[in-house]
Amino acid sequence: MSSYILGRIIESHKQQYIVKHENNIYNCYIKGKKNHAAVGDWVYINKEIYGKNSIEKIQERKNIFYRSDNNKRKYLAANIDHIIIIVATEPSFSTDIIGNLILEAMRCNIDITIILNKDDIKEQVLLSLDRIKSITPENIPIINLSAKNLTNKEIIFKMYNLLINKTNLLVGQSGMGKSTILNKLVPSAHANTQEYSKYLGTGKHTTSHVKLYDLNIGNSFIIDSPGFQEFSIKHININDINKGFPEFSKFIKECQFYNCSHHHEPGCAIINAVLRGDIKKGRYSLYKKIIKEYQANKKYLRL
Ligand SMILES: Nc1nc2c(ncn2[C@@H]2O[C@H](COP(=O)(O)OP(=O)(O)OP(=O)(O)O)[C@@H](O)[C@H]2O)c(=O)[nH]1
Ligand SMILES: [Zn+2]
Repeated sequence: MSSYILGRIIESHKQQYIVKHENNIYNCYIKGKKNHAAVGDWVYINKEIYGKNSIEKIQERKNIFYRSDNNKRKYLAANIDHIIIIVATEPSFSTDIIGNLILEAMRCNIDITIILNKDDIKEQVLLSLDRIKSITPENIPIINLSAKNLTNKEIIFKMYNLLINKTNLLVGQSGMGKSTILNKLVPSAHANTQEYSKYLGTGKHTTSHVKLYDLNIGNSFIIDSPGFQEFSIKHININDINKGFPEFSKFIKECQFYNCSHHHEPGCAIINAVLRGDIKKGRYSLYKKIIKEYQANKKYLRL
C-alpha cells in the first residue's frame, strides 16, 4: 500500500533527498536521472509503508538556478525569489564570479542583493564597494555589515526586509562568511545538519551540500549552498545576455550597423555610452567577456 504526498526538498545528498511535508521529514530517492531534482523543488512522494520513499513527480518550477562547470549542469536550488551574494573585504573576491551570478539570477528572474561582509576591516571597505559597483547594475542593493560583530537579532533586523516571505538563496565564494551569517540567522543550523546527517546514516557533520532552512518568520526560507571557487554559466544564451544587461538596450537601437557587435564598429552607441560614462566601464568589460565565452560555448549549447 502506498500514498502520495506533496512536500518540499530541503536537502540533497547525491541520490538521496530529504523532503519536508508539514512537520514530517522523509528520506527519499529518485528514479532515473541524477541531478533531476533540486533543493526548493516541490515534489510528490510515494510514501512506502515498507521500504523506501520515492520521488514520483517534480512540480513545475518557477525557476532553477544552476551553474555549468565542466559542461555539466549543477543544480543549486529551485523556486528561488531572492539571491543573496556574500562577498567580503577579505579575502579578495572575484568580480567575474559576481558578474556570472548576477547573470544567472537575472536569467531566472530572481531579485538580487549583495552583502559586503567584514566591514570591520575598515581600510578595505571603500575599495571593495567600488569593485562591487563596477560590475553591478544600478538597481542592485549593496549592504555592508560585519557578521562576526553583530548579534543574531541585529543581523535579522538588518536583513528582515530582504528575507521576509521569500525563498532566499545564500551564495558566496569560500571564506566570505556565509556560514557565520547563516548561523546567526538560523542558530539551530548546525544542530540540524548533524541531526539530518544522522538520519541519513552518514553520522558526520557536513556542510558540503545545499540545504533549506525555515526562518520561522512569516513564510521565509533560506537555502545555504557550499562555498565555491568558480561559477561557470556556459548554458547562457544570447537572450539571457541581453536580459542581463538591461541598461544597454536603450543604446543598442542607436548603433549605426544593425549587426553591430559593440566591440569596434564606428557609430557604436554602446561604446559611445561607455565613453560618456552612461554605461559603466566594468559592465562593458563584463559584457565583452561574456560574449566571448558565449561564442566559444555555442558548440556546447547545441549538444
Ligand atoms: N573580521 C571578520 N571576520 C569574519 C566576519 N565574518 C566571518 N569572519 C571570519 O571569516 C572566516 C570565514 O568565515 P565562514 O563563515 O566560515 O565563511 P564561509 O563563507 O562559510 O566559508 P566556506 O565554509 O569556505 O564556504 C572565519 O574565520 C570567520 O570568523 C566579520 O564580519 N569580520
Ligand atoms: Zn554597437
